[in-house]
Amino acid sequence: MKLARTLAAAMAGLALACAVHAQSLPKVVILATGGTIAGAGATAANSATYQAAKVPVDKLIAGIPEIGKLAAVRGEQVFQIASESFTDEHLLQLGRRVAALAKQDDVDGIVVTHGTDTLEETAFFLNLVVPTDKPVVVVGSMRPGTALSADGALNLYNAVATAADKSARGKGVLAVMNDEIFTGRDVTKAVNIRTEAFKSPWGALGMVVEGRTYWFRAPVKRHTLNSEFGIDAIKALPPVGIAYGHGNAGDAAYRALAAQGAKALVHAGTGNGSVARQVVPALRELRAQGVQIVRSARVAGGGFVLRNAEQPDDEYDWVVAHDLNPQKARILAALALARGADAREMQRIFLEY
Ligand code: DAS
Repeated sequence: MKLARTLAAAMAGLALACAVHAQSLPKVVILATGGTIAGAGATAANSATYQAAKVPVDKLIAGIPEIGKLAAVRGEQVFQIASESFTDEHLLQLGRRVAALAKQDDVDGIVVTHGTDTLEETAFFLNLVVPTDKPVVVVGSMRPGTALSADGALNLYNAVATAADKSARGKGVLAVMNDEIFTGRDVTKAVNIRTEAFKSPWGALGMVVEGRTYWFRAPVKRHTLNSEFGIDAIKALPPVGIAYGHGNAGDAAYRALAAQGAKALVHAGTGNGSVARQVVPALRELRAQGVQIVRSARVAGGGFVLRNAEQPDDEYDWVVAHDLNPQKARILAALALARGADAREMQRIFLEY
């Protein structure tokens, strides 16, 4: 009888200790949007043939019990889509939810699970519009959880470890993939068939190893609390189109985008953001009609478009995207337009963010 009472007391004490420990853990919310990290394939051999956006967030969390030692975690299913289908409305809805959670005292960090195709665009957008110094970490995977050597579980574990870590505060929105921590500003999907898929032209910020973060650099461009783009003031994103520069280029794509209502055009230029001479007249004509022209570079591995190099940007009243790739330039141009920026103001913005 005495033994039973002793055991019961010990169990109660253990339960209390666990509850106290859980109370002391950082509180992390996982916002799930879909993608491969929520994907499922027919067999374990299907690492590239699968359906994205199938597994619900609670099942993702349940599949990694080790997360419970890092943080007190809860999940919300914001969307369940492949990220190539993200629209600006999805970005705004997700941004509002992240910003609202970041204001809550019972939230210490936020993880966003996301498809890898447009992960870089969402991470950059959140980096610009969520006014918080709490860690916000975007994460995806290159293989579905059903595949041999799936990368999603460790990526999600690492993302929670980062979001739960005070040292990740104030570094802007982060992306965690393949053990590396990137800034949402310049991370990009550089490879589409390997787990080492994400790169930054300027290098990772750090690593996550066995649930611990190791930092080697921090972002210097404006972001989050130091950004002029607060999500609460953004009702809609003005449409911005992207058109590719290439050999034998014509101006049809630019004219078509403008005719469909694009308020700015991002030129994904060859080399240093160069514009074919047969395309320049159309861009000057569209600029004269009030469409902003932003020169970016299509080069993989990172571009760097210098103002007035290759094109007389001052004379044409064009903007250069600096080191931002075309898909990121689209995000920043839309935010700048949402604040009514003219070309001069937009150029300032491209150099500061
Ligand atoms: N279609 C891709 C996406 O949802 C799958 C992935 O890689 O996450 O972005």
